[in-house]
Amino acid sequence: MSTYIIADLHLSEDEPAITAGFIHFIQQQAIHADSLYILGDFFNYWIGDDDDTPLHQQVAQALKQLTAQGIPCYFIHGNRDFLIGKRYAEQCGMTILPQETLLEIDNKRILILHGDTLCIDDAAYQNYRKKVHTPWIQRLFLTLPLFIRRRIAQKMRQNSQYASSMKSESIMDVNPQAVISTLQKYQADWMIHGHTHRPAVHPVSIGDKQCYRGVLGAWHHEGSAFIINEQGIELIFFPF
Ligand code: LP5
Ligand code: MN
Repeated sequence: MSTYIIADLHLSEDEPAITAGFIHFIQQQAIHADSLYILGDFFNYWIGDDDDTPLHQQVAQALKQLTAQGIPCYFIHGNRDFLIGKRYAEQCGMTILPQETLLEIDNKRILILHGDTLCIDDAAYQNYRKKVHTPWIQRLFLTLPLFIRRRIAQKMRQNSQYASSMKSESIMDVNPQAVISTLQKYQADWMIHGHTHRPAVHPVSIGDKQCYRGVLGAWHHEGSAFIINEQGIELIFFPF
């Protein structure tokens, strides 16, 4: 039994090597898994399920191969693709899960999430997040013509890159107290997230209990995944 977890692929037309790497991963690795979880920022940005591009179709077809073989695929929204909706999820054959989801595998309680909600020291981002998660603002955005939505998304990406370049590394990392309180809230042994692009496994001591925080890597020049099986929980990297 093996569970695969990935995040932060940032798939886009501008990075065909990452898309090819993802398709290869699906056909050579995930096809042998028992389930696949994608923890957000799967796409570089998502402006609505009606944005039906060749890339979106190609990715949906690849995921459909998995579900057709009986391998379930689950998705948690990231900060770049929180607008992925039921329609695209159905095209992929994947199920959208709540932003914090507890898995119970081999007697381990493993919390999975994108990771942005743990970065509470980044006040500018958390304020911005509240706005773009407001249902009426999202509904209004989705009524705009696609070319305008695309322009807004590209502008937001530029602003974000500039804003991030002005922030310290520590502000953009998770807040240690937020990690502890989130692990406690779910009485979890592990949490696995992406978003910070700082792949690692961090021990987290809570009283007498030894917990762990696993961080996925972004798919820039290689793939990254957590594999959970009888042998344990392992962070792996692989060439495209
Ligand atoms: O994405 P990444 O990792 O580079 O940076 C994130 C934070 N940035 C973002 C912005 C996204 O990258 C933009 C993606 C486009 C989404 C598609 C369109 C959807 C539109 C929906 C409208 C309803 O998430 C970045 C963090 C960084 O992670 C590390 O954690 O620092 O945060 C920012 O850059 C935010 C700025 O600091 C604050 C921006 C203020 C803008 C205020 C205007 C809000 C009004 C929005 C109303 C539509
Ligand atoms: Mn992210």
